[in-house]
Amino acid sequence: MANVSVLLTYVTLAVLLLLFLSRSPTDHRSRSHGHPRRLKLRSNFTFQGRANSARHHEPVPFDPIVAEMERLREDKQWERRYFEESHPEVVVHGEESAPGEEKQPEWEDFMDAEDYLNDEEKFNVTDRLVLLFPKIDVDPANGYITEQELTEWNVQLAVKEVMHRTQRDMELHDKNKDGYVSFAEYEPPSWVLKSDQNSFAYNMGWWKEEHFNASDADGDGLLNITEFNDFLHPADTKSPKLLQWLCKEEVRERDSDKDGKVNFNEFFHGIFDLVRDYNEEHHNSSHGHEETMEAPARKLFSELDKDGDGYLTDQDLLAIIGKLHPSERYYAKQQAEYIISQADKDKDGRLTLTEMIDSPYVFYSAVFNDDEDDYDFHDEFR
Ligand SMILES: *[C@@H]1O[C@H](CO)[C@@H](O)[C@H](O)[C@H]1NC(C)=O
Ligand SMILES: *[C@@H]1O[C@H](CO)[C@@H](O)[C@H](O)[C@H]1NC(C)=O
Ligand SMILES: *[C@@H]1O[C@H](CO)[C@@H](O)[C@H](O)[C@H]1NC(C)=O
Ligand SMILES: *[C@@H]1O[C@H](CO)[C@@H](O)[C@H](O)[C@H]1NC(C)=O
Ligand SMILES: *[C@@H]1O[C@H](CO)[C@@H](O)[C@H](O)[C@H]1NC(C)=O
Ligand SMILES: [Ca+2]
Ligand SMILES: [Ca+2]
Repeated sequence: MANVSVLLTYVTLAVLLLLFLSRSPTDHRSRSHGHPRRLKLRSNFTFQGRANSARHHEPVPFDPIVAEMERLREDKQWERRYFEESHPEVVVHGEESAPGEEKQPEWEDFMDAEDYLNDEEKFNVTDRLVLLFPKIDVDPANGYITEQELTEWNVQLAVKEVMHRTQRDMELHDKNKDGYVSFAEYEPPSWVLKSDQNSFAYNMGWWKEEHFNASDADGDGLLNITEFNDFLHPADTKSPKLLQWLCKEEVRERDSDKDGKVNFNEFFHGIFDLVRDYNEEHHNSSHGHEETMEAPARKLFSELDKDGDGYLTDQDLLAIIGKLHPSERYYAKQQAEYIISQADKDKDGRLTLTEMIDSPYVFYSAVFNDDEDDYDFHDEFR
């Protein structure tokens, strides 16, 4: 049968690809010799955990060049995962990782990009900061970068990154390649089905038809790229239909006594923590005593409970839904605050170009070599 030869071709290709991908790593220690402290792609900044939230959020790279390198690297990993998923019969089990488990990026995947970043001829950090500064200092352009300006910058980069991932996912799901995803075309990726039961995706009733329909703004039964992006990232949507669905899901999730509404107890143990964390951001992450928190919780509850019947409906939750599902802007602001706190030498709450050039590792981040920790970074990059 023709199928057999097709299968054989696939298997041969797959084996060759796997061999190629699992080539023995080059010795990065010897290659990195002479670079006691190297720039790496990802900043080591991590977001403060939010109560009851298992969602993981990566910081955005500060420099668009670094973002572009990360995209290329991610695309490579994505292609590998896509291949393994669409041809599960050729995946070698037990070799490197369990099936479905996300593979950690290998050091060698980063090598080219990091060599580039650490080649001072090609990538002069000072020159990069000089070039980027006026693109960030725009509102107003006055020689200072404020938290708002840096937040806007981060949001722009984050939105671009999110859309890139959506386009890639669209390629995967849009089976007939008409530029739309229908519900029939859509199948949850296997890593979602296998994701653990505490994950955001699992708990939110993700990947359901109701969610799909709520994302379909014009109701034509198909998701275009904008609608599909909203589907994948409802926290960032402006669509009233989708926000309403998020509120309904929130009620469903919090409603422990299953009466279809949220009473004060259900609000206090769950929703209120998230709103409070959001308002206080990461300054006060310690949780107060229940007694001291109950009064502000009751106050907020009665503000939200428009008809005063002692229950919150999905409509009532609309006012705070953005705090329950923080948007890219929320993370962008947190990241901006962190960066400014790290580089703002004169503590005036904003950054000058000089302050940025003095703390390049805040923007680009660095890795240490175990043996030469005390090497002076500034000698190397200025
Ligand atoms: C991140 O890196 C800086 C130095 O580059 C270090 O001082 C800081 O402790 C690191 N933070 C974490 C959370 O690892
Ligand atoms: C980087 O650029 C700055 C300013 O243009 C220059 O003074 C410095 O020597 C450059 N560094 C390297 C390693 O080329
Ligand atoms: C979603 O919308 C389609 C029509 O486009 C409808 O047939 C289907 O029943 C809806 N599903 C849900 C769960 O609302
Ligand atoms: C997708 O459809 C929505 C709803 O009709 C529309 O607002 C949006 O502009 C469309 N996006 C693109 C990229 O065409
Ligand atoms: C945050 O913590 C600081 C110091 O612990 C305290 O003074 C302040 O009142 C707290 N803010 C809020 C809103 O609880
Ligand atoms: Ca400014
Ligand atoms: Ca549509």
